[in-house]
Amino acid sequence: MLQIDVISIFPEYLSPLKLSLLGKAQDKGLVSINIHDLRDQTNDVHKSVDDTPYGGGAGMVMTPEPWAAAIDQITNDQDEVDLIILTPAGEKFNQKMAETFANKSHMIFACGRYEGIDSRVGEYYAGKSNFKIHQVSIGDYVLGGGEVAAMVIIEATTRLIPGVLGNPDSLKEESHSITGANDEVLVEYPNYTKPASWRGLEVPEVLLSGNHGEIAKWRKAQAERRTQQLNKE
Ligand code: JDH
Repeated sequence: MLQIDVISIFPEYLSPLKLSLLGKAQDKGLVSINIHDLRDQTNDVHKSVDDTPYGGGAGMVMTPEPWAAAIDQITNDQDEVDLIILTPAGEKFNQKMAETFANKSHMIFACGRYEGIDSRVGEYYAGKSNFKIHQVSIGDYVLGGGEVAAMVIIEATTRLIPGVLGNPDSLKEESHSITGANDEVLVEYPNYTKPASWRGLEVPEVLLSGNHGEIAKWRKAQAERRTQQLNKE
């Protein structure tokens, strides 16, 4: 069972993780997701989690103490932990990383705000033998914080765990992607369902033919065309 802990100053922002698909996966005991409020780890009346940056500059930086208090409370020294620190400066998240994460036993997501988290948090846990640190970004655009990025990674990861996804056939289909003439991965072919005629638009004849060889050929040609179109824009 994959245990996921998420730490944030906006824990209510992460409530979709309790909904529908993931909620059911948790009921089935396939994954356990716990959300933690970073401010529970503060001792001062103002529950402060940020301070001015050393060296100057705009904005505020998240102070390390509450992060370490939260992480230490969640873990013990026998626990093998993958600590995911969301940051615009991180390694770009992709499907291969999702596949790696789906086989982990305990992941902790540190969702910062402001200009991010004091760098020593990652440095400190990198020095512990039971921790693996991953600085991750979900793409080349700037978000207000790590929460949405954590949800993206958690969704892409947990749907790969057997039993979490409703339809296991679609996972099997995903694992052998269509490849082009030069073995490159092609994007999806277009999908159609009933009705066969809709607002004057027809489903391509070949898909109604029942000729599985011709259908496979047509889909590959469509995937090639779409991939070429994407790569020239
Ligand atoms: C975590 C705080 C907000 C905003 C400084 C960075 C110019 C730094 N793919 C992704 N985009 N953004 C995040 C992300 C954003 C976060 C945190 C993840 C914690 N923030 C923030 C602006 C800056 N800015 C870009 N440079 C080009 C300086 C933090 C993310 C992920 N995952």
